Amino acid sequence: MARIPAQPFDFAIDPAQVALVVIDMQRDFVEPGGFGASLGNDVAPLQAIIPTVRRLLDGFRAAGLPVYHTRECHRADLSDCPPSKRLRGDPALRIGDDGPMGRILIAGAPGAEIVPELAPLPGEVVIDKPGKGAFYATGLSEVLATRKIRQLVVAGVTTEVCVQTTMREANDRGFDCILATDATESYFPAFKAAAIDMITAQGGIVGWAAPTDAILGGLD
Ligand code: C5J
Repeated sequence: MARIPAQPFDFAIDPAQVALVVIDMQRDFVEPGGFGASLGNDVAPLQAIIPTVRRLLDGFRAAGLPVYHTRECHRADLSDCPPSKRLRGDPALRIGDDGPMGRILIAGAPGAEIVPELAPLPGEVVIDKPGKGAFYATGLSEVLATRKIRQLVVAGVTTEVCVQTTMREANDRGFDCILATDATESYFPAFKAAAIDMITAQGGIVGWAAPTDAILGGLD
């Protein structure tokens, strides 16, 4: 068990119980021409974390530790996409519409795939999730229980939406979570900073936060 420097205090990482969860590093959120960009967002900051997320993935893979990937996506018939989600706001493109990378956030569409640099390796579990949190309407709890995982290192996009929601869900289920601060990003820098503050406030009310190098140092 290694202690790694983190906010709000050191995190004792246990290689026997830890897994990496990479949230929604999908083409539709990260690449120019995708859903996120079509909503007017600058995707450059999200693209910029790809090498850091890859370093985290490679570190876990090299240590033989479990890695889980998530994708926010829906069934082709949209039966798992509530109208309240699909109709929110007034976007030019909605979930399920034909976009530049296939149907927006529909399982199997090119835009719903994970960016090639971070593609899951054979044998790595990919969780397709219809909600923001990775535990809602998925089998993630069962998958983690099978491996006796109690600690989650969390990375991916976007910090204040699917990443933070997943950490809150995990926290309520008894997991200790640590956010890799340079392997997560938001379209809104202030929201990323605020999310990290919210997660780590009050003695780590949701969890811990630390840069990738510190986390990888704990796997040695
Ligand atoms: C959003 C996500 N922001 N993966 N999805 O809709 O954070």
